[in-house]
Amino acid sequence: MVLTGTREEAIVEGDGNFPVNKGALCIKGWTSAATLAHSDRLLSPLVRNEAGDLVASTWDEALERVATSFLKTREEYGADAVGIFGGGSLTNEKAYLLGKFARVALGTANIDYNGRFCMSSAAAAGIRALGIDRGLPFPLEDIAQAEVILLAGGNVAETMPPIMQYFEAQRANGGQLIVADPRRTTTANAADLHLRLTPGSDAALANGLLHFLIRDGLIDTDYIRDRTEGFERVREIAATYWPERVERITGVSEAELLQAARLLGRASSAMVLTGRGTEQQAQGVNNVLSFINLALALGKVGRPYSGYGCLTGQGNGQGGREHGQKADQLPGYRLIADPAARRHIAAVWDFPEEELPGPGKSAYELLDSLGPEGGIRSLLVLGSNVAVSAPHGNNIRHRLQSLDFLVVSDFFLSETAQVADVVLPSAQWAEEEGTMTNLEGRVIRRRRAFEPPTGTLTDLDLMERLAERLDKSRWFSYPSTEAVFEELRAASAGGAADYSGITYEKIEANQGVFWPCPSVDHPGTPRMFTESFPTPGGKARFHPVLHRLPAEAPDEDYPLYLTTGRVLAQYQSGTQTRRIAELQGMAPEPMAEINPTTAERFGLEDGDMLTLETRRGAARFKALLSAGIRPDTVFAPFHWAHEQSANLLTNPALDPISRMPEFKVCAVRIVQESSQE
Ligand SMILES: Nc1nc2c(c(=O)[nH]1)N[C@H]1C(S)=C(S)[C@@H](COP(=O)(O)OP(=O)(O)OC[C@H]3O[C@@H](n4cnc5c(=O)[nH]c(N)nc54)[C@H](O)[C@@H]3O)O[C@H]1N2
Ligand SMILES: Nc1nc2c(c(=O)[nH]1)N[C@H]1C(S)=C(S)[C@@H](COP(=O)(O)OP(=O)(O)OC[C@H]3O[C@@H](n4cnc5c(=O)[nH]c(N)nc54)[C@H](O)[C@@H]3O)O[C@H]1N2
Ligand SMILES: [Mo]
Repeated sequence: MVLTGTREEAIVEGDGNFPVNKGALCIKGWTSAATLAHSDRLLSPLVRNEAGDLVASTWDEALERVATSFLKTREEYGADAVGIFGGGSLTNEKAYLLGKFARVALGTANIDYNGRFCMSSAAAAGIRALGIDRGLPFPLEDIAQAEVILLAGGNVAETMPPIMQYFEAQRANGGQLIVADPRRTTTANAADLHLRLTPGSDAALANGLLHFLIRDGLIDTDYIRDRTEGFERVREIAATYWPERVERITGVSEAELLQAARLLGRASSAMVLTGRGTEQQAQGVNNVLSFINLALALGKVGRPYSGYGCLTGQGNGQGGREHGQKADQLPGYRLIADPAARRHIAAVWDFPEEELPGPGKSAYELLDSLGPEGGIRSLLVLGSNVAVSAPHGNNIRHRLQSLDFLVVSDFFLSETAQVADVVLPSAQWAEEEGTMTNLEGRVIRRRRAFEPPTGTLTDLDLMERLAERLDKSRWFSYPSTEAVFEELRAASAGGAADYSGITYEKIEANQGVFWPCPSVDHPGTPRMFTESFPTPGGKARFHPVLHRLPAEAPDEDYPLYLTTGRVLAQYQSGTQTRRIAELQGMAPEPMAEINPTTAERFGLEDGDMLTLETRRGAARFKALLSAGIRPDTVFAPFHWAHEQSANLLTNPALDPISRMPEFKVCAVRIVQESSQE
C-alpha cells in the first residue's frame, strides 16, 4: 500500500500496479492508518511501581529493569529460565534478530512465536510430503486459471478479501470452487459446492474423496509412479473409507462427495488449498497430509495452475517462520539440532557453536511452563497478545501472573501488556524499514513513511540497546536495517529458505523476489516442483492417514461442537481493530453463530445473550442465528478479551508433530441467560 499525508492524517491507498492485491485493500487495510496517531498509542515506556501501577518511565530506567531482571533470572535459574514469545507480524529482519537475540544475547533455548498457532501444521506436512514449506508454491494469479479448486477450512472472503478477487476471476473463467467448512461462510456462499463437514472430520473427507477417485479411475497413475513414493499404503487405507462410512463421519452426503470427487478428478488443472479450519487441530498435520495425498493422486502438484497450497494468514506469516524465532529452528529454515546447521550459523554469527542452545519449548508448552512449576521465570513478548490468543485462557492468565518478570513490547497496552512489569512502546509498520515474505513466498519491502514518534523505538533498536546492557553489543550493532538483511542473506545461504540472492535493490526492481533465490543472478522461484521435489530422492511422499476423533468430542454434558475463527471487521486479538471506531461499529461484540433449530432447543432468539461453557471455562456472546451452520456446531470469533474471550473455552490439546493447539474443535454447552439480565 501507499501512505501519504501526515501521521495524524495519514492516507492509505492501494497500489494498482502491485501484482499481489492489484490495489485492493481490505477494510482493515483502509483503516490501518488510524492506529498510527491513535490516542491510546504508547509514547513512553511503563514500569510497575511499588503500589502495583504501571507508570511512565525513561527508556534507560525501563531497559535497566529488563536487563537486571533477565540477568537475575539467569543467575538463579539458568539461561533457559528466560523465555521469548515472538510473532508473525514482525519483519524478516526483526524475526531473524529476535531468534539471534534469544540464542546469543540470552543463551536461552526457549523462544517460540504465534505462528505455531497459525500455519505450523501445514508447514510440518509440507516438509514431510513435499520436502519444503512454502505456503503457496505458485503465485496467487495461478488461482484464477485453475479449473477446479478445493478450499478446505478457509474463509477467504472474510479473512483475505483482497485475495478473493482471484477466486472470483477463477469462477468468471468457468472454473469451479468447492469449499469444505462446517459453516456456510461468505466464501462457501460464493462456491459451486459446499461440503458442510463435521468439525474435525477433514481426514475422513479427504480419504473419502480419494476412495472415489481410485474407484472411478480418476487418479494419475503415471504421475504417481514417476514423481511420488508410498502410494500403495495410502490406496489400502482409502479403500476402507467407503462412502457410507465417510458420510457418517463427515455428515457430507454421498452424492456431494461424489460430485466433488468428479469435479476434481476430471479437471485438467486442480488445486487443493487449506486454511486454519483444517490445520488448527490436534490432527492438523495428518489432515493436511491427507489433502496433499489427494493433490498428489490427482497428479497435480508441480503442474500448471495446480497443486497444494496453504493460505498463510499473518502479514509476515511465511517469513516469520523461516528465520529462527521457532523453538527448533535456525535461520534459512534450518534445524537447530542439526550439527551442520549449527556450524554454519555459528560461523555467520562468529559465535562459539557449543554455546548455541538446542531446541526449546513450543508456543503453548512455553506458556504452560511459565512460573515456578514450569521453570520459565522471565518472559519477553514481542508481537503477540497471548492473554487473548492462546488456548485455555484461564491457564494462560494464571501462568502470566506467576512469572517473576514480564516485559511486553507493543504499540498499545494489549491485555498481555496490562499484566506486564515493563511495557516498551514500539514503532509501527509505517515507521520502520524491512522486508516481509507474503503467502506466495514473495519477499517484498516495507518502506518507512514516517519517523517513529518521540518516546518509541523500533524493535531492532530495542534489541540493540538491550544487548548493550547484557554485554553482547558485539553481536547486535548494525548501521541499518539493510545490514541486518545482509546478515540474514548469509545465514540463509544453502538452507531451505535461501535468501542469499535477494537484495533490497533486486526486490525494488522486480516488485518482490520469490525464494529460494540462491545467487544474485538467480531470478527467484515463483513456481516450485515443476521438475522434482526437494526430498532426498526427488519424489513427493504419500502419507497413510487415518481419521481420528478430536481430543474432546461432544458428549452428554457438553453436547455440541465449538469451533472458533474470525470475522471480517476484527483482526486477531483485537488490540488494533477494537480501537478503530469504524471497525467496532461493524463488529462491536462477539456473536456466537448457532443454527436456528439448535437455538430453539435452548429457547434462544437472535440477539439473546448466552454463556458458552466448556470443561476449561465460560465466556459470554450474543446469539447470531444462522441456518448456514451445522446444527451440532457453534462458531465463536476469538477477537475479544476477558469474559468475551473464546479462548477461555478452547482446548490446548496439541498436534504431536506441529504442536498446534486444537483451536477448531472442542465440546461445549450453551447456558441460557434470562432476558431480564
Ligand atoms: N478479518 C480478519 N482477517 C484475517 C485475520 C483476522 O483475525 N481477521 N487473521 C489473519 C490470520 S493470522 C490468519 S491465520 C488467517 C486465517 O484465515 P482462515 O483460515 O480463513 O480463518 P478462520 O476463520 O480461522 O478459519 C477458517 C474456517 O475454518 C472453518 N472451520 C472450523 N472448524 C473446521 C473444521 O474442523 N474443518 C474445516 N475444514 N473447517 C473448519 C471455520 O468455520 C472458518 O470459516 O486470516 C488472516 N486474516
Ligand atoms: N480460538 C482461537 N485462537 C486463535 C486462533 C483461532 O483461530 N481461534 N488463531 C491463532 C492464529 S492463526 C494467530 S496468528 C494468533 C494471533 O494472535 P496474536 O499472536 O495475539 O496476534 P495479534 O493480535 O496480531 O497480536 C500482535 C500484538 O503485537 C502487536 N504488534 C504488532 N506488530 C508488532 C510489531 O511489529 N512489534 C511489536 N512490538 N508489537 C507488534 C499488536 O499491537 C498486538 O498487540 O491467534 C491464534 N489464536
Ligand atoms: Mo494466523
